[in-house]
Amino acid sequence: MAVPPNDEARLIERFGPHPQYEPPGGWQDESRRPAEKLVKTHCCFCGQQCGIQLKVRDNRVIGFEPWEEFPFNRGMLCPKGVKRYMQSGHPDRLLAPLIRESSGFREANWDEALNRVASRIREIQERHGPDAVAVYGGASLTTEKAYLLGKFARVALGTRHIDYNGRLCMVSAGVAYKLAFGVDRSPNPWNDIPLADVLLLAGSNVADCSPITTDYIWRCRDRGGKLIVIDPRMTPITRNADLYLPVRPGTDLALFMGMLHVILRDGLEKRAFIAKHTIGFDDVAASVKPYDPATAARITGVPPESIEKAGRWFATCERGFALHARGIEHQSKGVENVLALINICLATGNIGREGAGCVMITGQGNGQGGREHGQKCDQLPGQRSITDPEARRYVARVWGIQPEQIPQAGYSAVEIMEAIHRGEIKALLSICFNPLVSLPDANFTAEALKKLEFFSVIDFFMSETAQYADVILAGSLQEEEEGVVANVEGRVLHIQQAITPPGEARVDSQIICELARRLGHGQHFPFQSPREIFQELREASRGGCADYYGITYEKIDRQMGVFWPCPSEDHPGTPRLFEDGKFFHSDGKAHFMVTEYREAGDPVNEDYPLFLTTGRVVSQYLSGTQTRRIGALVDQYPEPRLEIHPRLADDRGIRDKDWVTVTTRRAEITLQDMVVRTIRPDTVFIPYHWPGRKSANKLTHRTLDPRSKIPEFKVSACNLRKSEGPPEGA
Ligand SMILES: Nc1nc2c(c(=O)[nH]1)N[C@H]1C(S)=C(S)[C@@H](COP(=O)(O)OP(=O)(O)OC[C@H]3O[C@@H](n4cnc5c(=O)[nH]c(N)nc54)[C@H](O)[C@@H]3O)O[C@H]1N2
Ligand SMILES: Nc1nc2c(c(=O)[nH]1)N[C@H]1C(S)=C(S)[C@@H](COP(=O)(O)OP(=O)(O)OC[C@H]3O[C@@H](n4cnc5c(=O)[nH]c(N)nc54)[C@H](O)[C@@H]3O)O[C@H]1N2
Ligand code: SF4
Ligand SMILES: [Mo]
Repeated sequence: MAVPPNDEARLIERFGPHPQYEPPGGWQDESRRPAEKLVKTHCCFCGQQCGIQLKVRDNRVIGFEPWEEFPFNRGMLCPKGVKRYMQSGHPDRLLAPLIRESSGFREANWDEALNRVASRIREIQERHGPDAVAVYGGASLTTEKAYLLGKFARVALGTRHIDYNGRLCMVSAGVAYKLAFGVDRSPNPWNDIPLADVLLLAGSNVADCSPITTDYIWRCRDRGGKLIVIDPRMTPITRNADLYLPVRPGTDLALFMGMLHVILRDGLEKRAFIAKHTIGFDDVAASVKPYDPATAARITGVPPESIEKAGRWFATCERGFALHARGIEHQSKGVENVLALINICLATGNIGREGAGCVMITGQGNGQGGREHGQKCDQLPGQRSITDPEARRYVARVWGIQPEQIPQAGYSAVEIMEAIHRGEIKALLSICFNPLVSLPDANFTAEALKKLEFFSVIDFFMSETAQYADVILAGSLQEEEEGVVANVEGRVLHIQQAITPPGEARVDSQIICELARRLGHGQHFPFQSPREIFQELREASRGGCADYYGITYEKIDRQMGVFWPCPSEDHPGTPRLFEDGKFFHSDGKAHFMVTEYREAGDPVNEDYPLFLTTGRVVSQYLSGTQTRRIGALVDQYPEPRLEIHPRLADDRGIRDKDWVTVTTRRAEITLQDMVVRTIRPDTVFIPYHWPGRKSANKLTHRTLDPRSKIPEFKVSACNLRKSEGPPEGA
């Protein structure tokens, strides 16, 4: 009997191939065999979107080669990138649609499955109205699929309720950049990072989560640039830091306001820039008055001298550059945290220049492209607002419908789950999203999923959420359908189709178009290929701030990516925004925005005196549906471990590798700890990539940022106790 490919790969990984040993069934490590072809494309995982060459043989991806000419990563890949090929041909791959019967799932043919989905949706909408059905999308989808899904929800289903997993990820940054600059994109290309004099890295574990960005930071350090790191944990990049600010979880806003206080107190602001290019400075200046270093230190736990130093370094250098990620955004004041950081950049004139600016480190593979063309509840293609009458008119014309037929804004991702829980939304169609693992308060999510009258999932693996579905439609891996994505820089890239879906599985876009046809809207979904969808998307985005009109697949290949906006075919694209001093607001100015400090949504008290924060490890990706199936990655980090400081551990009589029960106001889980000196003593950390008894999200809460609607994954109040042993089933 052949050894399953994963285990085989694991053996080779550990011991290397033994010359005399030939396993029954022959060597399964296909990555060592010659390829039929090499396909230049991009990694399916994070927002770095590294260039990679996939080795293809017998309609399977069997390995990879570096793609050294691709400028962003120059051949470098992280541990996930080099193992991503192991998904192809995985024994768990869904090869046909599945329909749930009382005895479990059975395979079905496409006609039966698609008809079942269409008829159940129609029936529920007839009884309860169009908004009784909601759609979940995802930012691992290509931009074509994200666009198609937005149109599908509005045109084929006529529902207000479509949102996506980027609501758990990029939206705080997105709202803040829209408010401050009028556009939701990182304004600088990554080549600017090495040119900075001072880098400020806030709430970002670059070594584990955006590994290629680490290289850009190192290059800056090699040139003599200084690095400031703000994180309750000393993540690996902190070894390269000149200044480390161990912020108490959820208090970054006071820290940023304190820094701006110092800058203004010492008269270090750039008056000429502020006068010429911005509005709103005076109100912001007044709002930071109370945040002297001593006050900010009391709130944040960061020494006042460090706050002074950080403010002065950033303001007095020639080129300051701020980078931020989910650490400051996954908070109920996520938007304000980002705005306060932008206020610092604006006050010091650090924007729109080579080597100076403010960027968000987008997380998901297509985190940028997936949030531009209408799968958000409040958005139409081209980053247009769904409430803007002119935008509705324009997009309706492209879609061949009346503006009134486009539904109004709907609920965001967590709000959709809450509406399901209270019985208002009865049916859900979900693609590229695993909410049972990734939404906060997982027990609540499980209760909600059980209440759905009808639930259908499009995925290539049986995710934990898909186990609740009535119909599972077997969709496609990233390498099975052509399309575009936008990387962390806003550089639009071409994903190549390397293979076709195995078995009866189908490409995602055709599944969506086929559903639209069966719902009676075929005339609006005539697409035979992603290229045809992209042609319509270009038109639909035209004139919006995310203008793709001038981008073609061929141009992307020629230029190795095109930065949007790119309004015409002879336009080269826009790597750096605002260079001409023009911001995207109608007044052409950048807007200072006032922020106001407040407590986190799940405050610590005597019963729950510690901060719990959650995040990632390098070898696992998001809800883990993909990486938990790749043996070589599982070996690197098989289980979630609780990071705890030795002082806190001593205080609770806990030693390294003990079983520890963590409790919050919602639930408790028991897991092994890891005693580390790299975390604040009042804070513990759990990576969130696992379901069930290992689920960090059983512990988290549903408080949302009022504007972005992002959950506060980074701050929960908790308590700990040593457990007698592992939980049952461990
Ligand atoms: N290996 C790996 N890489 C990934 C992903 C993955 O799942 N695995 N996912 C991708 C995606 S979608 C995303 S969004 C990105 C996420 O990338 P990051 O945002 O870098 O990763 P996180 O681990 O979520 O959190 C970042 C840091 O925030 C810190 N933090 C916690 N609370 C606070 C706080 O209150 N203030 C501050 N300043 N910091 C705080 C944590 O200690 C952590 O080091 O990674 C992308 N890359
Ligand atoms: N506690 C805690 N929770 C968090 C976070 C945190 O830091 N802490 N981070 C949040 C963040 S930043 C994010 S981005 C979310 C992510 O959370 P999710 O979006 O739920 O995570 P994924 O693992 O990307 O789930 C995607 C699902 O889509 C499938 N899939 C992937 N690509 C494709 C495709 O091309 N086609 C189809 N049909 N299916 C596909 C995968 O198999 C998987 O089942 O989690 C959030 N949850
Ligand atoms: S850094 Fe991100 S895109 Fe690059 S190889 Fe790793 S997971 Fe893939
Ligand atoms: Mo994310």
